[in-house]
Amino acid sequence: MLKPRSTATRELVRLDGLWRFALDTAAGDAPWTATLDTPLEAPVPASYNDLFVDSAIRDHVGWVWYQRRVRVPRGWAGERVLVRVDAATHAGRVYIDDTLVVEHVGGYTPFEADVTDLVRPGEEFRLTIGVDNRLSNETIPPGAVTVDERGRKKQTYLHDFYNYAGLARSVWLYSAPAARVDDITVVTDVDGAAGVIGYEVVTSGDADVRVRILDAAGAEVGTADGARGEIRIVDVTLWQPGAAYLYELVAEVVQDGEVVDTYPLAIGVRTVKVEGNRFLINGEPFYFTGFGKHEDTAVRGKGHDDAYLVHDFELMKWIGANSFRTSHYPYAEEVLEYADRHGIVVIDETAAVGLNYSIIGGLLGGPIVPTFGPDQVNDKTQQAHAQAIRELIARDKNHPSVVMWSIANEPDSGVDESRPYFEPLATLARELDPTRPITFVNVMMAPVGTDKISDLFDVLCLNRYYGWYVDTGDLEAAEAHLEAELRGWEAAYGKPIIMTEYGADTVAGQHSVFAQPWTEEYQVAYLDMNHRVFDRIESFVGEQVWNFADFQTAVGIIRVDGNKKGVFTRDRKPKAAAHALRSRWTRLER
Ligand code: GCB
Repeated sequence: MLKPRSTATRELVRLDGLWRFALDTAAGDAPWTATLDTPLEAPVPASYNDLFVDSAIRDHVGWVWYQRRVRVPRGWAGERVLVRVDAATHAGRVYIDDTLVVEHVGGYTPFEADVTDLVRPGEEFRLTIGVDNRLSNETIPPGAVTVDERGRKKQTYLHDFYNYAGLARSVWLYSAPAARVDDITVVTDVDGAAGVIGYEVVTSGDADVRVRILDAAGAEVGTADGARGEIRIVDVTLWQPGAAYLYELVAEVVQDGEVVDTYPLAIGVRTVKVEGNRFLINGEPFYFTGFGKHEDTAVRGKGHDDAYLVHDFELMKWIGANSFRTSHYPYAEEVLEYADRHGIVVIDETAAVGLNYSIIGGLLGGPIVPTFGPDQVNDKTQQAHAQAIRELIARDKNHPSVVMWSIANEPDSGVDESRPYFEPLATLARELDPTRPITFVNVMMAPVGTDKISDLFDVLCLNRYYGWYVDTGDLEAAEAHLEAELRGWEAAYGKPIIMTEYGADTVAGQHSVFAQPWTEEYQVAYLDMNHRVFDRIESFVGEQVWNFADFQTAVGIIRVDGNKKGVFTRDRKPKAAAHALRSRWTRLER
């Protein structure tokens, strides 16, 4: 699904700002059929949870309603009119006046509806969006709603970040011609000094397609006719990590010799390949430095914010990070576009986090519940997971910054049932995009020998916490255990290995001369120990620290106002580890 853009043939109205807002408990039976009777207003984009000083809103389980009036620009007569929601977490319903126009499940990918027949140019309509924050064993990510002895509903979940909900990304009204570009797929290759751009344009309506490529200065460097084909750019400038270069592919729909739709897409020419135990970008070994991140800030929750976007990337540049993982869900498209423009490499992840019912019991010594089964992860979960993979790849396939798909974080891959669950999903991801390596992120409880699915993937991505969850405070033992495990993976698979998570909770300002967990000194020593081991492992191709910044989680006895493994605090102040990482990453040669 193409991101809405303003072009010579399309217009765009961003519907961000304050909307009327109400919980389902206050909104009445059919809240979309009238003006919402509510004193509350909520900003879009933002998660709603932390806005109001009201735990009934923060802890709400179920639907909430957003509503505003929208005027269709009067010049849109004869155009198709569409409403697009960049994300509704976790399920959304859109009403134009009294009519339901689209429903969508999956909290981090966009959806839209053609509403032309329900609205009129120059006139207003009532736009109501319902958002449901509930997770079940059949959603991605999974969760469960429980009801306690007092009849209170609670949302529980297995992932370690707060279940922020609402409209955390933009909502758009846009116009587009009936005969238009619906989708573009671009695959790039390099042939000597030339760049080869394979493209496919899907249109609605019967029309011809013309494609032009412009360089960064706007000069035309290639053209082609037809809905699919190949364009060569002689003397191409490659998109490189740290040195982004973007061309613009302009797809035009032509009817009777006239251009009726035009859609520009930023593209970068680069190749990605796994060869033996190397990860190659443009044929050169690439070593990932950086973080697992979160979309998480105070007050706005997961609400997209351009100021934090720019600041986070500046901090990543300062510290010498060349990459990050969109742990644990697809991020706002603005983030990927920014990564494209700034040469930051992305591992792009679905929201399949927490497919592991044994982890909490495993960590806290409680009962171990099986992950796969009719009431846990089942066929419907798998179907939702397949849909999450489809929507991620459909949305992000053209970003040069995206070099690998991660189809899940820390599933229960140590049990036999994980294989029939994951095999078709890995096949699906490869079919949808044969050009990028695929991975899943392996959990500590499924080490080499126990894990049942790593052979299905191209890169071994491991999350390991030796010195934190195990060997707590004992970095000497941690070093030996980490090295032994990594050597086991290397010997068994011969594939590239990335440490996609390693980290220690650290309260900024906590200090000790001893190796005391939770102190800034311990976080530095913990990272140093990991790095010593990584540098001894030949197959190592990357290190992404958990986490870029402190972030909010559900309450629990191992979380102090959230997860404190950030190298930066939640408000982006550096802990001592930030300086230590900067000193390593700005000098690292591998
Ligand atoms: C993990 C998870 C991540 C958690 C982290 C932790 O393995 O992938 O979501 O936040 O550990 O800090 O426990």
